Amino acid sequence: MSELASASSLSEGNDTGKSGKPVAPGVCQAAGSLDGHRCDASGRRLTTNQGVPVSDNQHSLKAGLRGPALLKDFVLREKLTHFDHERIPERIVHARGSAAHGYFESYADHSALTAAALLSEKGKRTPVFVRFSTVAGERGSKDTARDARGFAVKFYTEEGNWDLVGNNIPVFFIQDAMKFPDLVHAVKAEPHHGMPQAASAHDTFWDFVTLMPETAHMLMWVMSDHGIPRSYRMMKGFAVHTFRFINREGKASLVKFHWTPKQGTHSLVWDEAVKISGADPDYHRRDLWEAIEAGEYPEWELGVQVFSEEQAEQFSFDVLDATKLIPEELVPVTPLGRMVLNRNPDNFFAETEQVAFCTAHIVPGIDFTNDPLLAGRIHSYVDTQLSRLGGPNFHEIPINAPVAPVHNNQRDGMHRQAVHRGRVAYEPNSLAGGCPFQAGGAGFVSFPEQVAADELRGKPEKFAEHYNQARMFYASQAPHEQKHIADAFGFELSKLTVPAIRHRAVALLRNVDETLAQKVADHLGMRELPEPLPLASKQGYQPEVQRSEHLSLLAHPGEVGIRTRKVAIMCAAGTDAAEVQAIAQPLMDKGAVVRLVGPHVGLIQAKGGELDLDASFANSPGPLFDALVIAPGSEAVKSLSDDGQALEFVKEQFRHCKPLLVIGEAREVLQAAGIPLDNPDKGLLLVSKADDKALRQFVSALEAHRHPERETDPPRV
Ligand code: HDD
Repeated sequence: MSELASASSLSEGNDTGKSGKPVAPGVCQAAGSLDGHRCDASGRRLTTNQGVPVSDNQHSLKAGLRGPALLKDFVLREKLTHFDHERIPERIVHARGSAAHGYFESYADHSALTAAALLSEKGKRTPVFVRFSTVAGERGSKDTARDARGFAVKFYTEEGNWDLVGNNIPVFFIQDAMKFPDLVHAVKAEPHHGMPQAASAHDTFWDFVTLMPETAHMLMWVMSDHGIPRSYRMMKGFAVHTFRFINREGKASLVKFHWTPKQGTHSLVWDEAVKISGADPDYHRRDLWEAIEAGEYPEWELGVQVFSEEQAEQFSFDVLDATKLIPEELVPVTPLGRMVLNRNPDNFFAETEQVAFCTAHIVPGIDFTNDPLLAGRIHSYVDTQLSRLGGPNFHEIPINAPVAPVHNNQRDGMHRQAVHRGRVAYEPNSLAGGCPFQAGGAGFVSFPEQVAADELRGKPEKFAEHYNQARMFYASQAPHEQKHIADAFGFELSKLTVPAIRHRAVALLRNVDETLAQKVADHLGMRELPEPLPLASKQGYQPEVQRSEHLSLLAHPGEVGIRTRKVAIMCAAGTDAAEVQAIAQPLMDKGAVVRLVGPHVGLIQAKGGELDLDASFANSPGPLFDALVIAPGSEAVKSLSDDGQALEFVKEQFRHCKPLLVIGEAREVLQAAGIPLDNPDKGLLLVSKADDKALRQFVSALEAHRHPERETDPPRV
């Protein structure tokens, strides 16, 4: 019988060796695994969680081969029980995210500004773990939703962990944490039917925000191209709130934190974002992972706007109001250091999922201000980890553990890992020599702000002005960015089922910009504009800055040229292999990621040899690439011109304003796709050969990322 059982096990499941021949149970496969690499578990036996060796991992224990399974099968039961409990609650917001390890390096000794240890020396490096995220969608939702993006950084400093939990947008929807649960309930999928997923284009979101006009400024950002970044690597980060820096002498300054990407700030276009969400829902996760695997380590500069209480009092807005930014024209950004992400996580769950960012985690030299949104956050993050990570000991999970030693008298609780010795778990004590003792002035000391006021609910008058900065943001955008904003409002509001909410949205926009309101009304087929929403503040605060140079994505083209940009070279049987080589190699030399794309993957017979295609039109459609090259070769050009998927690829590259390099007779493919060739823009290059000049032009078109001058309304293609 036992022989019978093991014989059948050998013919099933994955019990075959490299040769495909059955392998006897107990024989380690590590030395010659199927793909030829050695696994690091070499020689290890499969065990239960109690370390008991498992003889058979394929069959449950039964009374007879066809008999009932037995309750005493602890191996099966442990395996299933653990599996049944594999999931933890996802984050209530920012459930979908991707992360990486890296370091922060201080440019200088900034101790005149702050006592924070990580900024105390030129060249000092502090390890970091960074998680980027969308806000509204669930853990398995698409990456390219229109949404704010989380930008959370955990600094493992020698004086404890500092979590800078920000977004890619410098302002927030609401001013007071009291409103946060309502905002989140409104934006998430509607509770009766659980739709839509990862989208704000539905009634409850717009119902809430149009009844809450303090959302006007952030609405402008989310509806702009900032709401659909090209990559996590290509977006800015902001801590949003005003914080304090305090130096060793106790001198305090107010600060706003900014992360600026070396990769530049770039976005998708909406039609592209929608299509990517189908073609590759993991688009941003993959992008970050692949860049780091390829050694293209993304980098950001950390800077601060530093200002005094006296300066702040003069501003036309309140620096404790999270719906307001400080224009850089008023307070420029001082660079502090750089952050490099150079290592992917080893395990998604252990690190990316279990990392617990908390705004309460700050270190000596940094302190909060009285921003009423921040106050609620100081509570909420620690609180949410208790249910998400199962108790008060989440700081012991390796990704959350500080590098600084932890000594205190907190004890026990669910999932406690530390084994405390001795009988003293209180302070003061004499039995343990008074240890651990208080650090006094060397420890974290809160800024000694004087507070003498009545307890009340309400807000300062400046908080009631909601539109000046929304207007400034709109005025600061390039014409094509302004068009995208109008289109985005038009799209989102078109999805509403309650016309009154659409009207209220346009009424809100009339307080931001009349032409924008009119364009959105046109999108919605509204004959008459509604009255503008009543203003909450009659004070008429005069904004210092009407238009800021820093708010358009175009302000930061980046310093990395075409590195990591994805270029498709379209091929088919008969493509001129020499021309493909002539263009591919120099692009790769400049750091671009080049993929040969055609009707199928694998080998094709090209002119002058075989080409091995990386991708097919079906598995990697146009929106996944930043640019397209169509190689010449008359037979290939003919077949591509008859191939609907190839033509769709070309059309989308054109419609999304991406660079196209079209060599020789390949222009016939453009003609077949109906691309207008009469007045080519700088991104549409029709050349006879892939020579140096063509390459230079293409590289510069690719550096520009997109060619919005091509946009027409409606799109021609
Ligand atoms: Fe929050 C997560 C950013 C306001 C309550 N938030 C979370 C994350 C980011 C932000 C990036 C994900 C962190 C991660 O990757 O694990 N949140 C912000 C910003 C805000 C903000 C920039 C405004 C300036 N948040 C905010 C308020 C509250 C919360 C006002 C509640 C009072 N946020 C949470 C939370 C989350 C969270 C419910 C969910 C998961 C988590 O904390 O760890 O506690």
